[in-house]
Amino acid sequence: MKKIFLLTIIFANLIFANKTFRVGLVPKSLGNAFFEAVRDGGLEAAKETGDIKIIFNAPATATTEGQAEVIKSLIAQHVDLILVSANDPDALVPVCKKAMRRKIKVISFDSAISPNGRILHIAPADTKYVAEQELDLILDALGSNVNEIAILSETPQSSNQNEWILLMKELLKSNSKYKNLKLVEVAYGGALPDKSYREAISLMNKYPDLKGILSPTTIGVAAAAKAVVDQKKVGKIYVTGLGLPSEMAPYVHKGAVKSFHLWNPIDLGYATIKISHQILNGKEPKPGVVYDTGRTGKLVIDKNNNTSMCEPFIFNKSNIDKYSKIF
Ligand code: RAM
Repeated sequence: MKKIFLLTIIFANLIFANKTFRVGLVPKSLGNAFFEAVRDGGLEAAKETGDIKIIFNAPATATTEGQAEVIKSLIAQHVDLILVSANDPDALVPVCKKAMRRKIKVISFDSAISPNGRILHIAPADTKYVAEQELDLILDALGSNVNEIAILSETPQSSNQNEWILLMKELLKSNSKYKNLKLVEVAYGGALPDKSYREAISLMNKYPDLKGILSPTTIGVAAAAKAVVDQKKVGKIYVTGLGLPSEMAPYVHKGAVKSFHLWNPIDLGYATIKISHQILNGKEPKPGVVYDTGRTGKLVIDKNNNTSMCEPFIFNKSNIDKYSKIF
């Protein structure tokens, strides 16, 4: 009897010691180089921990319905944790609640799910840094005269773009520094390069005095910069926003973009998996909890169960070639 008991304990320990956690990593859509860099950082962290398997999957286009389907299939596979960059903060809550009822941890990263649909949100940068820095970058390109600007976003429901745009609109109204920037329209490129490109061209046609396009999305900013070059508007219209150096380098060299910004998406993926690993090992996210993520630093959970990583970096002619080799 004693022998059987001991054997059971040894066997259970062996199973437990060899447990591999399965983590679903769900970006907004497939084919976006930004999320491929996030995945690479996640894989690097998973390799370090040695006990995480990442299942990377997303819809072909950035839709909520598509993401809900991917999450449902991860629930059916009984994964341990799901990471989502949300195409909509609220529409995914029911399916995420379903996952949590099945004891699957749900965390949003990059683009938030509303607090009742996740246990934590990991933001790459604080909203205030993104919004203010983006306005400063266009101001720097255009100077202090009165200038018309437009914003080119992704989908109208996208959580992170909407937060940044909301704050940019508030700053345009409330901060005298930006009093000469006149926002004429917010257009939506649907996180699709072609549609973003067409939207950028129609903004230029609709507003002949347009001087700047701000695009807080890596897909939109590259499409807008390409449109400016193709329409021979370099020097007349400047583009800035959140871009990948690897995609933006040609437009910086051609002069359509003076400077733009972003955080390191590889580090975002790395830190996200490092935090996930600690959560899977029982360190629940609560206000005040600190996660040591190694090379990406110590991240503190705030009172809303959010954490944010750093200020975005600024890229321009002086450093673009160096960073375009990395991400
Ligand atoms: C796009 C996505 C992502 C955003 C970056 C800046 O690739 O919208 O959510 O964080 O741009």
